Amino acid sequence: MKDPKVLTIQDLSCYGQCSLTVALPIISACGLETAVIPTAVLSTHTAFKAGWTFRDLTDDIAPISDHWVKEALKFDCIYTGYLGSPRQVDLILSIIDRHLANDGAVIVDPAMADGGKLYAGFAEDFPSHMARLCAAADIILPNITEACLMTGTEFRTEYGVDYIESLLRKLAKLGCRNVVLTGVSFEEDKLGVAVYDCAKQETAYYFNPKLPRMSHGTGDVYASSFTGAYMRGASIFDSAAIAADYTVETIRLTMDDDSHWYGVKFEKALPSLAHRIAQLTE
Ligand code: PXL
Repeated sequence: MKDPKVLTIQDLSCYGQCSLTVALPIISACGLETAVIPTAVLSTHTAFKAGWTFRDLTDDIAPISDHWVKEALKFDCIYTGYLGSPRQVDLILSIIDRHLANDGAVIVDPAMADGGKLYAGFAEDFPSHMARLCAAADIILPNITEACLMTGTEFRTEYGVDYIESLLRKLAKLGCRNVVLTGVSFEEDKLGVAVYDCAKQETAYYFNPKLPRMSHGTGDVYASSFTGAYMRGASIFDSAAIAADYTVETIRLTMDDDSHWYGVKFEKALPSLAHRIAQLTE
């Protein structure tokens, strides 16, 4: 595909290295034109202490799309992340209908939870709305918490292959075509992803050494670099691996700085990501 265009739909957290402030630079560094629809504007992400501002932009989405219809704007990929309200699910389904090019890809990162818990600000029924968006996706990128919340599965921190594969089968029933489940670990010193083809019912795993630090914003770093690699022509599995390697590198680059708890220093590893992506087309 010549010069694919990506539309990413997620919040703009003004400070905190997540969502749009991560997605835009990463996808751009992958050599892709990237348009945005911000779902909300926050002063920081919601893992900061109470006091963050939140402006819901739900009412802006339809007018943006109406204008884009007049301009006949189409995108080869629509990648969604953190949403500002349950109503945004239906608005995004309409955006997909109106603005996804033929053979375009829908990538949904159901960014809403981690560590067994929903992020602050989401109502208990939010995962059921996100599940409806996942139904329209070619590829979903949940972590284990998000996967459990959308499938009504008990969240566990210790599990075996059976637990993960049953979770993958339940996610497939949501209606998506492929699943990249992040944060999978069967051995103490390894962390990785499970890549599942829903039609073929086949799973492949990719692991990296597990670093002794969990970081905020890594789901967004992962989904953005996955989208970049995939839209530059890598397979789903190779994109999952490229994104995993890049995300691990960003954590490694942040590990020595305890004051940097709110995100990862993804900028420092952008040149190496761009280099690896450029090799895909050589
Ligand atoms: O990184 C996911 C994310 C995105 N956007 C907002 C968040 C979070 C995680 O806490 O609060 C606003």
